[in-house]
Amino acid sequence: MLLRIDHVGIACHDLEEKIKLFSELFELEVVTREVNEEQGVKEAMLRVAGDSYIQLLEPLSPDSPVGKFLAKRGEGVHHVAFGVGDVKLTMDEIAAKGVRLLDSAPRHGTMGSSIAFLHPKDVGGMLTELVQSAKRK
Ligand code: V0V
Ligand code: CO
Repeated sequence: MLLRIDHVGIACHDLEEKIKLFSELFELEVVTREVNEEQGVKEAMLRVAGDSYIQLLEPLSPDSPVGKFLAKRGEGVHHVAFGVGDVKLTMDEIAAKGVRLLDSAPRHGTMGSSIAFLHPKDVGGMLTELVQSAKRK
């Protein structure tokens, strides 16, 4: 069902400051910077190896998912994202196991991906994201 760890999402107050920290500390390349209005984030993807990344997330507002997380828990690991072949199929398979989906249909994710979130309370306290990468030509 799961193909790889696609990314680990880190909530932060200052995206540029954390890009500097992670890229210098681990010698990582910044692959993309995007604003995702629907998800309420400004984010950057730093490649670790192959198709696995660290995703740095700064909230666009305090009442967004990452804004609320920062207020409640402070900076740190926000979610883990797994690569899947077909996000809709995997959502259906997981919902059939009784796990609450936070999205009824796949949403637009970074680098043209399709994403969906699972409720952290049903996954051992881990906010989980499913990622279907954009098709590469
Ligand atoms: C909240 N909780 C978490 C959590 N956020 N637990 C683990 N990890 C997190 N990140 C806990 C929280 O402490 C509560 O537990 C409980 O879940 C319900 O939380 P809440 O504060 O009442 O509810 P909200 O309004 O903060 O909502 C939490 C959820 C929300 C997870 C439902 O953040 C959400 O829908 N997230 C999915 C979208 C998202 O996170 N987007 C940003 C990344 P107690 O206190 O009741 O025990 S965007 C992204 O990754 C992109 C674009 C990409 O990869 O391409
Ligand atoms: Co993510």
